[in-house]
Amino acid sequence: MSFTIQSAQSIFPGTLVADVVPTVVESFSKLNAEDQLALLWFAYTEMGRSITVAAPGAANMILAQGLLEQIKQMPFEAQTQVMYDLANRADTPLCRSYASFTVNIKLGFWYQLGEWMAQGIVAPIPEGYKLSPKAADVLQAIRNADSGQQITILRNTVISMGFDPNAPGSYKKVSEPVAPPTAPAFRTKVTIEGVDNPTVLGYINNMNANDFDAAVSLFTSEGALQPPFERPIVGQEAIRAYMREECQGLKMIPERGVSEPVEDGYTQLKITGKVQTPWFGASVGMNIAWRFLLDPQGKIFFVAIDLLASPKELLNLVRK
Ligand code: EQ3
Repeated sequence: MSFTIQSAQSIFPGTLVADVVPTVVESFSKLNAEDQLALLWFAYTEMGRSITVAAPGAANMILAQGLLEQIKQMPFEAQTQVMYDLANRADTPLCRSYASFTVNIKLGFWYQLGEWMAQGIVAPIPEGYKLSPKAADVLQAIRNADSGQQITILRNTVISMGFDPNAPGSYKKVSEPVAPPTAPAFRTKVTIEGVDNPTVLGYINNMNANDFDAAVSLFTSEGALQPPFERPIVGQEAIRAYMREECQGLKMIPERGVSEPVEDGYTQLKITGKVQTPWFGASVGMNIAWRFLLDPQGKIFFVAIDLLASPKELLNLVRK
């Protein structure tokens, strides 16, 4: 039997992922808009005491600047209405523009509104706002999660806001400038305890150098990449587009792994380690696993990236 993308998804079935993320995101989506916005404010300010968010680069934010200026000029009630509309996914021109932004621009948009809320330029969450009991439970669940899981929850709630008239991903996104790859002399090289596979090392080193063309060339033409809690992205072109939008400035720090031959000349490898996002830098290391399936030529047929349930999972390299 040869592998399909679907059968590849179940390699290393014993990997425990952070189910808390989709569970909390789902409960969050059932709250009313007022509770959603207040909860995010509380979660964000509480997290902010221990970790700092980096301001997005000015060049990237040019694409959201028009919308932000428009909101800045509005009276408080209108600003609040815009935020309710975004959380309610109302069909307004502003919500449509927001939905067309890339993930990073959406995050930067809220980052700016959050700064303005703190400065009193944008309507704040009313003082003494009391969360409903359901929202208080969701906030508690976020508090109980580790910092990597917390920022993933925050990210996933924010990106689903706004109004997208098309199926997810089917419309043309507003692209961000792509930073050039790191010059060869300044590139870092990782080592992975237990794994010296050149494809895997090449993948990580190229990703760390923002060299997405080189990383994509390691995939088979119909290869797939599956981000945490998402469906696989199939084919080199789609993977390249995804990387250009979502992988700039990531720092991947693999630690250990296992490699073993499977049927038909394929090889499966599981690597565990950490990844840092430019938003939080070294203050948040997300515990992740890469589950690779390489074809007989050593090309990436499939790779899944999982956000792990706990730090203990970093040591789980069991094959079954
Ligand atoms: C203003 C405030 C606080 C209140 C208001 O009422 C409502 C809102 C929304 C507010 C603002 C909220 C803000 C500003 C939230 C900001 C959140 C941020 C910046 C979150 C960032 C999260 C980043 C994450 C989770 C990145 C994860 C990256 C990973 C796991 C990368 C993995 C990958 C690897 C390792 C690969 O090999 C391939 C690619 C891939 C990307 C999958």
